[in-house]
Amino acid sequence: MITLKDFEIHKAYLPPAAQAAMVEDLREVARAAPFFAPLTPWGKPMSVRMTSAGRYGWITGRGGYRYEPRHPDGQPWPPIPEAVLVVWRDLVSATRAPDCCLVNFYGEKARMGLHRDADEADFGWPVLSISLGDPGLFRVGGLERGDPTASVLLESGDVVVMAGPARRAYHGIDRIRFGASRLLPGGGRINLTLRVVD
Ligand code: MD6
Ligand code: FE
Repeated sequence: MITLKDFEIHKAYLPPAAQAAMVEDLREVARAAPFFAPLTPWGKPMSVRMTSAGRYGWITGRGGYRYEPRHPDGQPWPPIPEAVLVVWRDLVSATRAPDCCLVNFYGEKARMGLHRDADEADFGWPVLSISLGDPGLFRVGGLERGDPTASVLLESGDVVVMAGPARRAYHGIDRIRFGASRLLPGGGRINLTLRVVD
């Protein structure tokens, strides 16, 4: 059985100054690759806004969930910011860089339903996530959708590594505590997930 203990949670991994610098890096990413409002394969709008950096970006829509080398506007994705790559090097691998940095923005009512990250070719590589801004309630379950779940609050600067059995576990964000952090002037939460795609 998978429990919260299978998720490597690094509380306050990034100090406040590094969080603020990373937000500035992400503003540059969003200038090159603007946030968009994704649709699920069933045509329902997702409540998060999304963009990516790296060789691939994660896209959803009528064509299903997939990785694409270009933003919907036709441009290649901007490079993953160096400070983000440093976290991956420290916690995952110094030799293999991630192919995709998915950037999710949660506004006041945004959430992320229980899901598994399953669009990558090799589950031997962990997924690393970085939380910035308002706290979000992260729910983790097991390998089956109906398995018991537990929740943990992810705060600004926290980093989660999903490796081993946890790599294939269900997880999601129930809600955020909008306005609880002052990192983003307008409120909201940013989550970065770094993955090896192919
Ligand atoms: C979030 N995170 O924290 C959503 N996926 O906003 C994810 O879906 C996620 O945190 C894979 C690994 C870590 C994660
Ligand atoms: Fe996920």
